[in-house]
Amino acid sequence: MIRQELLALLGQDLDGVTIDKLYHAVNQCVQNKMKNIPHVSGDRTLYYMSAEFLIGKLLSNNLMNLGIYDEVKEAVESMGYRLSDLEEYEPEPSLGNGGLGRLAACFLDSIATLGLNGEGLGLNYHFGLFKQVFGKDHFQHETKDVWLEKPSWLTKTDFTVPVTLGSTSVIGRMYNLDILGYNGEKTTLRLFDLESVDETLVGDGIQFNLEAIDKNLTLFLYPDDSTDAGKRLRFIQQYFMVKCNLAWVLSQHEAHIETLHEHVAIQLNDTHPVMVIPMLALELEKRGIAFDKIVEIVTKTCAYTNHTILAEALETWPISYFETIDRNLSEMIWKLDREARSRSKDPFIGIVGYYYIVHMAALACNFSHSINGVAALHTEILKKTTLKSFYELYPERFNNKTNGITFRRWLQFSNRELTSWIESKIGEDFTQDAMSLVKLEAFKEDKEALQELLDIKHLKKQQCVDYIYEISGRKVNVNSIFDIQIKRLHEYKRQQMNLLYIIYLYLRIKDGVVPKRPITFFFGSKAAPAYVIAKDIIHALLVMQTLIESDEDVRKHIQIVFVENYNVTKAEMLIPACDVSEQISLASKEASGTGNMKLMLNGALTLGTLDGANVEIAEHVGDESIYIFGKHSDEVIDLLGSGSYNPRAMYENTPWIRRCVDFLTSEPMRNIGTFDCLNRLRYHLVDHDPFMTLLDFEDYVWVKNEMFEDYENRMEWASKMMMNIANAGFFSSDRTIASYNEDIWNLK
Ligand code: 26Y
Repeated sequence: MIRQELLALLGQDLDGVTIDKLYHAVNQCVQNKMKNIPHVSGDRTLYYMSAEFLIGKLLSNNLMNLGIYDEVKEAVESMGYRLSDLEEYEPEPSLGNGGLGRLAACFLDSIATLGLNGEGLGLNYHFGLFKQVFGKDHFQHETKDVWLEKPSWLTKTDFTVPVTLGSTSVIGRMYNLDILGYNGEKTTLRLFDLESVDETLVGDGIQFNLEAIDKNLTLFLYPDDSTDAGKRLRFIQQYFMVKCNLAWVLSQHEAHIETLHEHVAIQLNDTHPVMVIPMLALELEKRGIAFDKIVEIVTKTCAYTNHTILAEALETWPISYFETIDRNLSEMIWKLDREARSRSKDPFIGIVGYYYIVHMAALACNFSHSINGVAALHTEILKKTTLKSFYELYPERFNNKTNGITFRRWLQFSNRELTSWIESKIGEDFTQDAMSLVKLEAFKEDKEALQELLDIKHLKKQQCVDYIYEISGRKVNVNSIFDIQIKRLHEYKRQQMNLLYIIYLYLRIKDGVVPKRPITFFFGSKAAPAYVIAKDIIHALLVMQTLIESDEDVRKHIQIVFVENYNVTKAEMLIPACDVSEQISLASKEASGTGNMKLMLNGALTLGTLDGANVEIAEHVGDESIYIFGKHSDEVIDLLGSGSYNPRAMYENTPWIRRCVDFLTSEPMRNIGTFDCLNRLRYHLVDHDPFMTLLDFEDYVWVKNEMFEDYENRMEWASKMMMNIANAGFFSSDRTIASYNEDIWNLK
């Protein structure tokens, strides 16, 4: 088949096949094969609406799910290439930013695998979030991420939607992307694009004309909303997405619109698609349905997932935005506001709040039959704080759905060696039922098995070392401890605390106390382009990376590797190689985390706070096999409430902490970096520290030191690794999706 495709492409014999042609041909063959795979089906359809789907590369994943990986590998080799050349050539779709988008991708994988009748709906962004480039100046720079150029997995459809945006009219077109499950069925991710999109609007960086909405709507995910024009654009982008997504849903179910909820479930991935609530209400009103009935249909159709308690991510929009774009929609919002207020005297229940601001979470909570958090602790915090008013009014709507990850990508595909080894020990059951990994517990004191596990870790570390060398020219010591923090850059995730620890070690080495074994600190993360302190943290880390590299005494013992433009592909290389998984958010702030799950599944031990899903990881693996530090969430919530946290006092009263913080603006740092930025970060830590870095720093240092010491007892460490892998089963997204289906969607 590949040869035939090549002949069709080249129109001649197969001499001189280039990588792009070969990729094109293989991609085409796989797509043809996928056409014959049956689509999931059923009476009721789930639409998973999301602004992000961080699906990662698809070629190898699809080959594996089609069961032809080895055959195609051989075929490609017979043509003088390696499959890995093609894997490398494939661009990674840049359709997400972090955990929320990757979760949506894992969910589609599980939906297809479980054969549930669900599909994904979203937008197609031509340049994704942005591509991160580290300059010689040790700063993050942003450029467009061009991923659509090569033959992509998207297919153009005839389904188009006219969308009126105030005085402008545009057309949205649907593109489909098949998502293969593991058990012989597939589903579809439907992404809408702006027909009149104009890529030439963007030059070298990520700047473009924010006003030209008929050309710019699907250029980037989350255009910078630090300005008013940027904010308005993001709003219109959401409007466009929901309008198109809903048009598709209604086109499929027009015949039974009055009983829509019996045929359709819409899951809202955070507040980004929540406009569907008033928009659907409006569509029902247009069809002559009475208001009470409208409220019933909408509420029974929609379900809302919250992914954060951070105020900045709880979206609000001025009602004037709605008025400008669609007066009928703003009127519907007012109607829904009156309806909500009629149910309670509590002012927080209202949708349009002070200053005529529309609270999207309030819309979601009032008109969804289900409201869920993404880890047990997070759901409890929602009930007690962020969504307390709604919990009091609608207690029956609240439920928890602890996140999960797909083991197909995060174990079977990215760690084939570990997968085969597990198979050799406990058989293949775990590929269908992740809980059966628990059988591995039987080997937790088996010296031979433990040694094999360590050998696999070493092998994956070596592969990672080779990869890092290839992409960055950096040489990493494979025998060092791999300490890894990979996630978006945000103060609450506290990359700055990890940085302070590295400074602490650096100063100790300078004082003559060297670690028993070298340690490599890996980072991978992007900072939002307008998030000043986050960019300062990246700057400080990059400066520290260079400082250590240029110091002969220190570089033998510690190294920083800040991986540029972290994405799914890089995660697949780093995660199997990890020893220490950094999950160090300020307790109460990380809704769940999913990297923590991928890392434990690959035999890393967690160094973490009792936050998000870390709490459940600790329950599953047991206290012996995880390293917990820091203040508990209730203490943190009290401290935040009372406003009594005083970082300056901690800084002034603890000389060794002061020394670490002050090092940020020391001469060696200033010589490499930019004083103003380093100094801003230092003052921010001393005088603001909104996520309490200094509060937990001391405990972090002691527990981390203890962990590195424990690493030397290789057999005990391996036993803990085994406990982590054996107890990762609960964190399979198959479990999460089965639970969404049972409690919320009720698909057959
Ligand atoms: C407001 C807008 C710009 C915005 C855009 C993206 C707000 C939030 C987000 C993304 C949020 C996100 O990725 N949240 C993460 O969701 C994961 C999946 O549930 C969680 O594991 C993780 O803790 C949470 O931070």
